[in-house]
Amino acid sequence: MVSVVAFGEAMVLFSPQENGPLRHVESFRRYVAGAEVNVAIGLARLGESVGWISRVGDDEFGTAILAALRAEGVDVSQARVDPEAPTAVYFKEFRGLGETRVYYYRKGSAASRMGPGDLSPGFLDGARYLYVTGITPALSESCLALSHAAVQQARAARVQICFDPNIRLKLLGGRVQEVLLPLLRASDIALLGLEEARMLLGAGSAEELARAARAHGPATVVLKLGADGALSLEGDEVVRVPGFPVKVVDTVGAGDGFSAGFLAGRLKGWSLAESTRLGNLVGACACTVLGDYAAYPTLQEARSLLGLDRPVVER
Ligand code: KDG
Repeated sequence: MVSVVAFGEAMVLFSPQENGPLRHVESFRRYVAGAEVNVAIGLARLGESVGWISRVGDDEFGTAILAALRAEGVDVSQARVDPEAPTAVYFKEFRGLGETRVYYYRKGSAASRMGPGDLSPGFLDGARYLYVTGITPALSESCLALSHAAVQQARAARVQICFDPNIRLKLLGGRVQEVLLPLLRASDIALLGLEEARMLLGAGSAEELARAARAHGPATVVLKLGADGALSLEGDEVVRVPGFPVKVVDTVGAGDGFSAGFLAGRLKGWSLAESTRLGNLVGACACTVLGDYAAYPTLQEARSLLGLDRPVVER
């Protein structure tokens, strides 16, 4: 039994060791990546039990992904190895003037072949949250059906649905509202970046957008504001929690880190403000290194960084 169930695709990421067009890049560093695995790892590091449903290929990269998740303490007993399709790969490209481009090689991947049949009976037993992103339903028609089936089963089992749209225009094309609004409506907790809230809901300030998101259904809405922290809305309570100042190396993985921290806070019975602060902390840590989740803190580190316990390293 796990407290949180996440489902989605994990990929191997090749990140260039040099800037410039990929045609000239000769060395890369390999990472494990994927929004849902980032959240699962973030939660596990914060002491929460979390399971991940997916498929990987019967290949070296699939083996690497499963090993990485097992090492982090994520329950992969519901992840399958698909002998007929490969594990997805993606590359980053660091262009001049600070632009980062992303190239996916995930069409027809093992995870894109998931469907409702990948949900085993009782997969939500004992869980408090189902973690859903807008990436999975954009992978294929069968993954769209999987996302709706998982949400329906969570509602029937009274498991709360946490939704992060994680808008990937390369995958969604022009179907942003069509695919994502039904999931927003089905969710209990929505965690959105400011720009994606605007793409989904129109113009407005953070608080206006949080209220607009809530009008669609979720009881709790969090707007992730990057360096400015986050704004959370629940019942009559609106909290704005400033971000942690850090020297930013790479922001990828920060939003997922925030989601992991926020949900871990809720699972621990922390208040809306405290959970938002833990989210901000994990998001800030993510920005300090390359690699999506490498710097996510353990619970002990997080408590000490939040000033709740003595520093982990004493000099
Ligand atoms: O949120 C981080 C993710 O964007 C990254 O790990 C890759 O999941 C990914 C995606 O689909 O872009």
